[in-house]
Amino acid sequence: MGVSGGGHGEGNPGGHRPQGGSRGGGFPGVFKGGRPRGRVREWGESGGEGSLGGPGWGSQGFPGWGCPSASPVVPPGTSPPVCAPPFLRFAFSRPVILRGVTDNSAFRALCTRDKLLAAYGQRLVRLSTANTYSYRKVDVPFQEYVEQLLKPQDPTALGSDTLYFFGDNNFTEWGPLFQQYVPPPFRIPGTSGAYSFGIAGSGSGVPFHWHGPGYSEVIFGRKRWFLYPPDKTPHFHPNETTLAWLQHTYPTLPPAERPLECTVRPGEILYFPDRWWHATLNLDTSVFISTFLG
Ligand SMILES: O=C(O)CCC(=O)C(=O)O
Repeated sequence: MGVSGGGHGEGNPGGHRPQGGSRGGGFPGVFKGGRPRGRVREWGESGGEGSLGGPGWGSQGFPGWGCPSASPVVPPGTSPPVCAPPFLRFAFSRPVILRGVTDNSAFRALCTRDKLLAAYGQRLVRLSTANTYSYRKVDVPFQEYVEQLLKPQDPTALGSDTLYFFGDNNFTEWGPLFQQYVPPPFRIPGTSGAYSFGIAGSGSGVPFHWHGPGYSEVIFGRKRWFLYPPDKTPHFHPNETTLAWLQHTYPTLPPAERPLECTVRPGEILYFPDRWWHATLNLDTSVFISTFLG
């Protein structure tokens, strides 16, 4: 797959973008609501690695919100073809979790807190506000982001007052790191991939938005996803954080209005199809990378 640096956000209703967070354990006490409407299907090896909060990035919060195991479709140890027919069967219709299709343990070893601080501490990173229509950008040294801004989400903060490190990456400075990332091997014919890399605190996330298809992989931590098909606009306020939406709106949704949900852990990759609405919530301090197909 040809992969370049790049952002997401084309085609979304305004050009969303994310928010901010820090070290520490998982985010407690937000999943008290009813049952989700459905879970995202899984494809690949069964089982999972559990939470890899990882050295220095904090660790887990919530037990019991993982996706159930799936039957293997791609046998462990085989190399699936780039345009594997099973991938194309769902690529245009539904999100899926892929398991066991890549090994990013070498990349993960480079993404510990200490390694990233040593390599990039003095470099500037660009933060975006965590609202659906995210235009404000703030540049800070990576070390300042990690040591001062990377905190658990304030549940009372507005999206426009919450900074998130995701995307807007400097691919010259961070190129040597991103070259170690193994992207998902499947692609939609005619597309290439563009990476967005991020690190964010527990309880942080991006509120509902949509754009083109792509993948999201968690390197450390766990990420909860909420998804709706393109024809089902979610109930949300564009300046409300995912955490606030989860606390205030989610519990009021009748079962038929609930999103598809899943938790993505290290070793798993979520594929989201074109124009699907989605919101994210980092259950732990998380390191993550998306590959946008366009
Ligand atoms: O990983 C995240 O928190 C944001 C991901 C996202 O919304 C996206 O890839 O479009």
